[in-house]
Amino acid sequence: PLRRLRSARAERLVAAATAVGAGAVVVATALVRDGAVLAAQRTRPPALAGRWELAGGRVEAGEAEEDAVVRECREELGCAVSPTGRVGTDLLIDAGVLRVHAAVLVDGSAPTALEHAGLRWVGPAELEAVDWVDADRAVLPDLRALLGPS
Ligand code: DCM
Repeated sequence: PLRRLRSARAERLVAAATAVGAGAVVVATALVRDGAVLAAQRTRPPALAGRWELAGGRVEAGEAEEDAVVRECREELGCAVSPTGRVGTDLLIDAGVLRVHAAVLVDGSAPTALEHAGLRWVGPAELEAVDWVDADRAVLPDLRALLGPS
């Protein structure tokens, strides 16, 4: 039936787009501790090096977003986190769509800059002054709401 054909074709198009690197889902982690959120300083690409982001990365095929958050934090920050829910709305970025998830550290775990130039805990009063990458800057109102008053 036509509906089924269209859907199979749509699935192939999505697969093709994913194969060329378009339309990826990227998760970013708003890791919160003691009323502050973790900012991580990028080392690449040159255009983004030195600017700050919420740690994260591409969701793999068949992977749940929450699992990608846990995996990326383990890989990039060497720490165990527990996701606590979405923050803000979907953000369009060059790589596809960026979805921010809040998370907390699992007891006894602490982040380390394994793939970043540095890390800093940012309280609500300092959020605006950080040189965030553009996509992450768009989440600041939601981060402020997440952290509460300074
Ligand atoms: N990205 C972003 N904000 C983040 C994390 C990632 O805008 N907090 C973007 C940068 C890249 C893409 O997502 O274009 C993939 O991220 P990475 O290069 O870290 O794998």
